[in-house]
Amino acid sequence: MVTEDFKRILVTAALPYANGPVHIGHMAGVYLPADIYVRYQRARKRDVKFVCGSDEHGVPITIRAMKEGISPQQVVDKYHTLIKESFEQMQISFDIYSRTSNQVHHQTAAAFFTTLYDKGLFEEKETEQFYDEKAKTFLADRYITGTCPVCANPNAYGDQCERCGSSLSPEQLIDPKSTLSDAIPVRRKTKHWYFPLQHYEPFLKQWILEGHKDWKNNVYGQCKSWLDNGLQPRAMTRDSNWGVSVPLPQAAGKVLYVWFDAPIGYISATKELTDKWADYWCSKDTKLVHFIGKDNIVFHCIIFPAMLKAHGDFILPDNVPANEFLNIEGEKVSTSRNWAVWVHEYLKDFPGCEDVLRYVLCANAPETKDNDFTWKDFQDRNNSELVSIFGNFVNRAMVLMHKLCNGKVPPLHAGILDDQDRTMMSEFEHCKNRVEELLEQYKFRDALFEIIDLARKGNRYLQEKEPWKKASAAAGQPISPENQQSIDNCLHICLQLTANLAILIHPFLPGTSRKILHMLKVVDKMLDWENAGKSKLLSVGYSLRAPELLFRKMEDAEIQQQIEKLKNNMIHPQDMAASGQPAPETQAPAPMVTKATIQFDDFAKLDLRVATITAAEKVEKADKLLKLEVDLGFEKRIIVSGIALHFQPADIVGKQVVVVANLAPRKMRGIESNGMILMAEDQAGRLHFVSPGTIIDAGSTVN
Ligand code: B3M
Ligand code: ZN
Repeated sequence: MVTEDFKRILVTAALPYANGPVHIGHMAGVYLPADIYVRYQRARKRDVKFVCGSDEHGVPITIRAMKEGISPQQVVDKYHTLIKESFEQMQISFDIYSRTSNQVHHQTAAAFFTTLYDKGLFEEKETEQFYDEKAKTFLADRYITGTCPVCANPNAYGDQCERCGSSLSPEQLIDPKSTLSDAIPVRRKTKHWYFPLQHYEPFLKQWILEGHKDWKNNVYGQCKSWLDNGLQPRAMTRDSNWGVSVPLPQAAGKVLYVWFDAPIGYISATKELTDKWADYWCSKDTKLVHFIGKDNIVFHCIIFPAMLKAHGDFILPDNVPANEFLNIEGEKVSTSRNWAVWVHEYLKDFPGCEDVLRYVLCANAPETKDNDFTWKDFQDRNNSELVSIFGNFVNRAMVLMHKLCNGKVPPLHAGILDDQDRTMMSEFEHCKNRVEELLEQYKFRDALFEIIDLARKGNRYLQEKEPWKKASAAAGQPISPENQQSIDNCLHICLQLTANLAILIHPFLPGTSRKILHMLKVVDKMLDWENAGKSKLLSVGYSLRAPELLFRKMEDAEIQQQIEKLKNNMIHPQDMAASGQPAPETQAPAPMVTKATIQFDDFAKLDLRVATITAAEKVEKADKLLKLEVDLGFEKRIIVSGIALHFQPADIVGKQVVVVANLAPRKMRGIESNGMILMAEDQAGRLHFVSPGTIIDAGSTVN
């Protein structure tokens, strides 16, 4: 719905886990767009609140504590402070940055659970889960590794194999191991409370698939895919002593599932912020907008709304503008491999340059697809857009005004205005309207480009008008009155444009906007959005300060240093395996999401061949493995494949398949496997061979 239809706006940004610092991917995907949106709405004088806080519960935190030999509280204290500071320095203007370990939150989350419990909504179920007897803890999916039954990767996780991308459940792993100790996990019975998501399917289908066709394609698509696949009951409690205790006498040692309590954190933070919190959460004339990354879509579009619906007192989000991921130098961000650009480190390395990062991240925001951050692009955008276009225009306008107009805003001589002048002035309003339109649609990059384009037009206008020529034509003589009038008009317009740029750029680059205000000697009030588009913001005769540069050039050396830092600090997978470090907990793999983009050269390294299966037999004592003999035309070889639960050996002899023929050999159960068979996995987890449509020569290449 359009913003005018609401009385107030509540904007939330995903609560970062307090188990590590924030990186620029978080910034680009969530906090920066949210901040731009909020600053814009504030400038429009709308009643808007912006809430966030640290997500301080869940397995990632307890595990981090165990590894570092400190308490979970110490972990969250450390990272909460660090994250909060990074946000402040990046000028992310939350109205409150809270934390889920706060008392208010514990009470709010527990009360929410009790409401659902009292309505009889939870199903109580006893199941068997993997338990580490040494570490004395149940193991969440990410903390069990084993051999992938599909591709035989020995380091697959309990929820996913990162090599072949298969989604797994812990029981499917061959030789499961705990990553917390060397204990072999055992199965243990445990009781939990399940939220019957499936009952909310009709409501969600109606609300999202019918009612929210306006959501971004990536968000709508993921929701549709989850809903088409059918929803399952989901456990909303965990065995742990860190988190919000389950408010039931029979639930000692159990806490709320972190994804149950974290989104309620938005409500708790609003409660802490204002006594009027209920206006924002319980009144239909509030527009609720959740800014998140794509891995959080299911939680914000399906699970949390179903919880809110079940509770009954709260409104649902009007929009969930989730972004895709930002890769770094062509590779997916990996916090465990330290392949990331950390915000607090950037701020240390580039003091005073937070707007540059805001600019580059917005210009490169992964709004519709995964995008790439490279240091070279950072440098280029800074040097050729911020410095050469935006900064250059403002600087030229200020310098020329001081030189040719005595440091004062020159008058506008209406009688001699020409088409160029009028066109330039009409661009102010045009730009304002476009930016508004785009921001309301969460198209931040395009909005930013409009503003840069306005500055570009300013440069062109100055270039065409050449006021300096009119001045130098006088060569020692006083400038003729006509020429002075023409100079006045040009610089009057350029200064009004500068004031417009300050207003328009403010949501994106608040520090830059402030610097312009300082030079123009005007107060914050000028930044009210209603002033944008006007060409009489600065009064004639008003004297202005000396210009200062808005941006500095980024040198090759400092960029090179960053590239090296990134590479040098990367932890290689071998080292990680050696240290037994688990990957950070991620959410259930989201449907419809591709892996990071690769270059053609990466793809070309694969040698894919058609092969015929000539023999197949079960591998002794490994109920998931088949030993296959395949004919590649030029040779026969043995491939061990984790497909025994899907195919009978006798049924597959003679089948043609596609194999990765140049995969390094790997031993499984004492048998050397030379290659890998490609498999397609359908939504139900069934495997299918990938084969040519018709029988062809074994050894044929697949490209
Ligand atoms: N802490 C996951 C994440 O940081 C989670 C978000 C909670 S939002 C309620 O990606
Ligand atoms: Zn695998």
